[in-house]
Amino acid sequence: MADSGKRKRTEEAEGGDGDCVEQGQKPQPLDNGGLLGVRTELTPAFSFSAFRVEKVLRESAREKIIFLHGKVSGDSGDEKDAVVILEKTPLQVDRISDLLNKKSELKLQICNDIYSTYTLYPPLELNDVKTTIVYPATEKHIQKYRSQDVYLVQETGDDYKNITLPFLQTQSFSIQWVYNILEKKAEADRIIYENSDPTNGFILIPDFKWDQKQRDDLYLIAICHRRGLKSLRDLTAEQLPLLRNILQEGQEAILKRYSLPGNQLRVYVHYQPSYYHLHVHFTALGFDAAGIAVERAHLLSDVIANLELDPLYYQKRTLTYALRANEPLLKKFLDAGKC
Ligand code: GTA
Repeated sequence: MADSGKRKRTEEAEGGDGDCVEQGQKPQPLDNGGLLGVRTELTPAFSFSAFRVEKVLRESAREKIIFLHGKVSGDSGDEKDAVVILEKTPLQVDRISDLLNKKSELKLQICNDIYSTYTLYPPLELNDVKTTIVYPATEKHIQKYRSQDVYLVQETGDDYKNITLPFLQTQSFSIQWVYNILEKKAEADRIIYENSDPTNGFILIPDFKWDQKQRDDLYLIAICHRRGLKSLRDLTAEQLPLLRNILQEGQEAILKRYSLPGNQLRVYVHYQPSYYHLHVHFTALGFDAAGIAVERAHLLSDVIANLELDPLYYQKRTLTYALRANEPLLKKFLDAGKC
């Protein structure tokens, strides 16, 4: 990823640098007492009028989420793939009185003795569905969200060098969105905290998946300024100052902004991540976020402790993680007789 020519090719292949149009930076205070910062209006080049659902990739009644693959027809009749994620948002405790006011229609479903069920039709502003759109989406995006069996692989340090790394150099998702954040070309007014040191600094920003309306599902990411650190595998003792800054300053910034103390935060990195530019996830400890399973999440405090014990810990250690059935990397491991 360090080579800019290679980066350009990967972005083109993965459809990076999508055309979100940022409209003159119009920050709006959120209507929950300013608890959770400002919002930027983005006008994506996307409309549901041109969208046709092809397939439900995955859905979960429990999580109240559905992942759709669809086609979007352009003016010239060409069609491009899109992934649309629809998710019912949590009820906001501080807006319950608005939900239960007379503007909400209550329709009786069943009445039996002292028991009754209703459907409540809340006002429009309390009836939102969080919508995430990846457009144009690549086949890799479509596969990422598709429901499928997963298999564990045990990757030794040598496997990483001989199988995983060469694969990543040709196949990973575009990280243009990361560079847009670091260069303040996107989401600039969503930044919660920045340490601008080019080697040991980072930007802390709300994650895509968090609508910032309530603290219960708090989710932020810290993205390091330094380029070329792809994942856990690239970390050595040299990165300890960076990792300690992220942990300590990230926790302090979250305490200051959201009044959530460090001992109620889960701070971790993914291995494998989806995006190979080092970033750290901060989620509320009480929140069952996607991606916190033991085969994927590595607590930052443990990563720091491991590197303090052995500067080359992550170059040497066998790391176990899960791969989806049709991920090409799994095939590479199978072909090498490694799983
Ligand atoms: N602020 O443009 C962005 C942006 N993008 C493109 C990704 N992220 C972004 N954040 C901002 N702006 O937490 C965030 C992602 C993720 C992190 C990358 O960067 O939301 P990762 O490299 O470790 O990859 O982290 P990961 O965890 O696989 O990414 P992702 O996309 O979160 O997928 C994990 C699982 O979460 C998916 O398999 C799916 O089950 C679920 N999921 C994905 N997207 C959504 C969604 N929009 N809503 C709900 N669930 C989702």
